[in-house]
Amino acid sequence: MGLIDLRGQAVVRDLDGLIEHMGRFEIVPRFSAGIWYFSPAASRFHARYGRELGIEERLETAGRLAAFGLSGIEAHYPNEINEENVGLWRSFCSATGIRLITVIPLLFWDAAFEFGSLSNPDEGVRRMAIDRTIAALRLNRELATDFAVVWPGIDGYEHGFGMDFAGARRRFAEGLAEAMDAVPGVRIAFEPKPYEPRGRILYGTTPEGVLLGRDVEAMLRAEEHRRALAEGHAMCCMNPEVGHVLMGFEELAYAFSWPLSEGRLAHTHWNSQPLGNYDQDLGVGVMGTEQTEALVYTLKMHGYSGYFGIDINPERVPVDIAVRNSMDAIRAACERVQNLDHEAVLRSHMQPGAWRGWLEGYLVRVRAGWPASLGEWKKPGAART
Ligand code: XLS
Ligand code: MG
Repeated sequence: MGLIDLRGQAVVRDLDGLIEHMGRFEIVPRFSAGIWYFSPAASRFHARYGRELGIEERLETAGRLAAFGLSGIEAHYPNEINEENVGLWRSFCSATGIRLITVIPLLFWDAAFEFGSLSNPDEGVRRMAIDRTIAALRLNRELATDFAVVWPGIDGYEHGFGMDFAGARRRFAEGLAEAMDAVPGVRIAFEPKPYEPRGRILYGTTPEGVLLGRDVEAMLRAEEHRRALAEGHAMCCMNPEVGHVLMGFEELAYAFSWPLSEGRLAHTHWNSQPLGNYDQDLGVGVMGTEQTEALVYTLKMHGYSGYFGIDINPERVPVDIAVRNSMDAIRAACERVQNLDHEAVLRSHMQPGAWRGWLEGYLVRVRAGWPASLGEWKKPGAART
């Protein structure tokens, strides 16, 4: 797979251009799932609810989801996909038509990464993290994936007193740039998370992911990278996750608009989550459906055509049912958004004085099953000049 062109996400449109775009561009969601949650997971609070399943058994369940619209799969290197079992993955993909869209370097599990991976102050451990990232990027290139998700769970701190934060960030960014230059052409999709498992994780919020992308790109030296950057392609992109964004008390649509406005949104991870709290990884649609719709609206405004990656932890729901519910919740959100009166929605923001309260009343009616009984809802005619 060559570099996917994300530059269209950053196109600046005036009101008329935006109205025209919203009428023309339709999100037809494509879905992927992470293989990590297709087996009951261990937790420090309770026993596994069921036996741990091997990769082959997990893939069997995932394969059955192709009939319901699953078309992508994601895996970590080397615990889920590696040089030895890559044949298994290849036959899964050709038998089911499901594509492997990312190989993710496992930078958080090993005991060696107790004090961080790419940011580790111990050069030997940091080297191990860089080498693992390089090996994962090679597999991405060999298997023609779309990008490599990078999620640093342990690069952070609890007691930050006197810590050289700038130094830790520099080690992380330089390590990532070094790995990228060793395997040119593989795009990164960085996934921020504000906390858990560390008390605080480096680059934990969405705009920090954008900053990391700019910093890393300034460090890239490989010819292929310099050329892509000169042509306006971003190489160190993002994969924000709904749950992580809300854990950090960010506003969903606004947060995603940051990487979108720079053509950096390579991927998206979906679930649902209360504000703050621990990482619940609830199915999409369990809560916050209005936020899901607001995010879909913003994605449509920027012409997002990437995958909708389902990243959940369905502890008490069979995984196939949980994935189907999440895909259906996203389909329903896309459908509702597609059919809105875009001209009115967009104008209500550009002429707020004349449209006071209109959007709230409109969305109430759109979501109601019996809108007629709520009475007519007129647009302010004066504002339409
Ligand atoms: C964990 C993350 C993880 C990444 C992939 O909280 O969501 O699953 O998506 O490493
Ligand atoms: Mg995720």
